[in-house]
Amino acid sequence: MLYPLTTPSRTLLDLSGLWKFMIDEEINPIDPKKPLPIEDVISVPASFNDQTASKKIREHNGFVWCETNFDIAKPLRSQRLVLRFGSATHEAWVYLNGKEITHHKGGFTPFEVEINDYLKDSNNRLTVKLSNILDYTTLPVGNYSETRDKDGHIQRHVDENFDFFNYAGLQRPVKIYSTPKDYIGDITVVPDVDLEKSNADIHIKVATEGHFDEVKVTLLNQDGVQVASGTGVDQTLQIVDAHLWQPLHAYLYTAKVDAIENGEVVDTYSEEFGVRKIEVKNAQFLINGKPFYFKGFGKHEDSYVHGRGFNEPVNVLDIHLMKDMGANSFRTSHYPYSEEMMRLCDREGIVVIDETPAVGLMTSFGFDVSMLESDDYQDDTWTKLKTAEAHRQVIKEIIDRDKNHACVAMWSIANEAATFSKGAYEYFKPLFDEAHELDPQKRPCTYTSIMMANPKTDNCISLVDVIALNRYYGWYVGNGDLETAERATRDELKEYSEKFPDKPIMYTEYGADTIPGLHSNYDEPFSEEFQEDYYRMASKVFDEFPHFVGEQLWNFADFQTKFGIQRVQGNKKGIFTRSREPKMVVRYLKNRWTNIPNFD
Ligand code: GCB
Repeated sequence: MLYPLTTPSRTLLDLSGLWKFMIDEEINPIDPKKPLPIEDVISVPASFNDQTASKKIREHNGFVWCETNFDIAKPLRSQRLVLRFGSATHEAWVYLNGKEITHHKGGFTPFEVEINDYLKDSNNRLTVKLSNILDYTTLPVGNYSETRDKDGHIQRHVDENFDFFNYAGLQRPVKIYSTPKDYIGDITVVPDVDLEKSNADIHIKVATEGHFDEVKVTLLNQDGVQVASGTGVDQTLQIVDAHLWQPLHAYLYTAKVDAIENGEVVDTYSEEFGVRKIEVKNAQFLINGKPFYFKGFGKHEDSYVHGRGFNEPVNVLDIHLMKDMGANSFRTSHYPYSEEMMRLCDREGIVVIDETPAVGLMTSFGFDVSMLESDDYQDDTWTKLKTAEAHRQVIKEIIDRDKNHACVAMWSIANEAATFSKGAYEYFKPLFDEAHELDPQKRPCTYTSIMMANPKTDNCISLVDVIALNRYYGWYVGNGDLETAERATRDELKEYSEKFPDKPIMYTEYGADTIPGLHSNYDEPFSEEFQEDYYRMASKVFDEFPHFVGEQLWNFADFQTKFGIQRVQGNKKGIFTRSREPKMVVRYLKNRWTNIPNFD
């Protein structure tokens, strides 16, 4: 799926701005044939939740409605016009001038629909009904229930089966773009670099709709100079002496595709790509033939007021803060991030582990963290959950969306699923097969594992290319006792590397809740001193293992969660606060990471 761009043959309209907004109390039915019966507004794109002073609206579970009006300039009406949502969380029914024109389920991937047949000459009314319901069929997974109030009206309840606030709404840009009637539908770029000669074969496939005499592909370097060209919808072009895309040293080529009819260029699209090679070999993670060490974070799309909504200044700041600390990577925990963030990472040379929204796939996870230490824990996740279809769909959508991104180095198929329980392998095997088959660049795949899934109990390790561990020794297990935590960390890594000598191992989560400004002479948990000691302990152990290929801590910044007795206005494991001020540990990590060499 192509990112919407203005090109010489395409125009882009942005529907960002104030939209009418209301929650649906399911008392009086809303008729999308009529304008929404309300004058309240929210700003789009953003989560609706934190734009209100009302607790009722913020915590509403069920359906909400958004509406905007727009015009299309006359000269554009002869073009094919496509309405495109960067995402709609978590399920959307879209009406144009009162008619339902599309529906999409899954809150973190784009979808689009042609609108020519539904347009009026002026004052088009676009209405979107959204659901933020999560249950045992959706990703993420929610615990869903219904009750009735005293008047018999339905009350819906979603209890997040995961540790982040269930922000929802039109959280990413909504756009209309034009194409000619016959158009370029998709472009797939697969670079294959010969590292010895540094020449690269670029395999390019172009999907078109309608009829063209010819499709021409021109490769341009970052200065816009042509380096290769050819014709055909499936071809291989060679770049001699290719400039590699390297972590923290990005270099982007452009594949300019021209679709030609009667000697005239009808449609043009420019797709950026990087030339780089990703391999997992001899228990190393190789980028361009050299061992890569992940330094970075699990993150969230989370900021004040925007909620999970697109916030480009915050994205830019986050990347600057990461680079300033010597970090080189992050994981899109726990859902695909905006396309704009992926494009930014392409430009900045940030290495991304691209995660699906498969989080909460464990029916038994509750308050009792003692289960984390168990060696024979079992639950009934795989008989209760019905997420396989949503999971397959989202793997397809995320690969379709992100396949050409240079920054994407690995797919994460799930976060902390019950991979230790009976039925897990049968659930995951087809999903891993599907991901491997669909990814044209054949990138490695992994999932991040919860503590009960250890070298003895995890049924699915054979599926992963990289062992990715989420571990909380010294925090959820043996809180405050860093000596025992150090031993446990070491013992487990030893066991993993002995049992799976061919697989690289990394940490994709480890961390300690820390209240900024809280200090302790006794290095107590929640203090800034403890957070620093915790990371020093973990770093020391990591450095003992040659097959240890990276540390992505939890979390880049404090973030909002549902409330509960373990959370004080959210999760405080950030090394930055939610407003991106550093906690004390940032200095230590900056010093550590800037001294672990990168390559270029
Ligand atoms: C985890 C989850 C993450 C939580 C984190 C925590 O294992 O993957 O979503 O936020 O632990 O802080 O509890």
